[in-house]
Amino acid sequence: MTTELIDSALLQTDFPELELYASGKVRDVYRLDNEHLLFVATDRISAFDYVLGTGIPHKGEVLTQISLFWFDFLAHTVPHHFVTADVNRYPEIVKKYARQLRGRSMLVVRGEMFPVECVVRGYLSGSGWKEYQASGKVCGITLPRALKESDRLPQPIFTPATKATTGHDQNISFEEMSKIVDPEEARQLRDISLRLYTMAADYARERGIIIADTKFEFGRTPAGITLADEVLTPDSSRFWPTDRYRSGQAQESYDKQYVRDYLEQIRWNKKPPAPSLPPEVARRTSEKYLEAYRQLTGRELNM
Ligand code: PZK
Repeated sequence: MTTELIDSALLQTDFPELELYASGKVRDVYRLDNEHLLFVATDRISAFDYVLGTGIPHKGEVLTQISLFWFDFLAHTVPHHFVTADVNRYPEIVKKYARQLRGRSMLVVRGEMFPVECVVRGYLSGSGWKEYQASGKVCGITLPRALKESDRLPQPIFTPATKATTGHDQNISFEEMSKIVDPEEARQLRDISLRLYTMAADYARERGIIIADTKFEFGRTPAGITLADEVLTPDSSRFWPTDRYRSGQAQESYDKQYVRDYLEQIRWNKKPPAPSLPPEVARRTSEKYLEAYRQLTGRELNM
């Protein structure tokens, strides 16, 4: 006889006693007390800018555990907001939600967030490739001539963006960033971001994953400039499998390719309502997230 374990995915969090502090396509942040927040990664997945009707089993755990891996890996470089992911150490009021929270949540220090996305690019893709084709520059940085799509850059570049409440983030130059945040802090954010990206991308490349670009968010806490949000996950970065990398073309996505292929195949018009995914597409995508965790950390996800 076989026991079939049905994988279930968490699409929504619901903690009625807590104040929802921020929520995004995938993550929900709740206030715990004045100094602490509860950061929860759901199993929601977005594609072509919309959250789909189907969750990806274990995706929230993978995003959280990858972030925790990097917080530890990068801890000597910059203070981070992570306090604990041990539900037994969470406040009593949320312990009853342990099943919703275990593996996918973290208790973090609240900070005053800098109103800029700190993007670092090591390769030319996405909006960077578009800007380069139009102007030869990305966020005001002149790049060598005749680069091809997905080319590795001579060195990583810092390409900040403003946070859009709706629609897409807007790329800005470092000078424009320096009008939004204190210029000295802007320099620090740039230097820290470039160091973090370089250390992480060097490590990941040896493990078979190209981190083409990534987005960091920082806050100000009692410890100073503090790394916040999720870090160097497939949702905040472009991960490409090293062994399939070809410059001169768009790269397949490490994690979302089955989803994108399916959505193209059914010829979704990319307007709401977003479709659901067949179980097989969700299952194979879940497997890709688990594989990313395994490949990066060399460990099996604790489930
Ligand atoms: C914070 N976001 C972005 C938006 C999310 C996350 N440590 C912190 N202190 C204060 N604020 C934030 C953090 C963090 N991390 C981050 N919004 C607020 C964001 C939507 C969903 F999960």
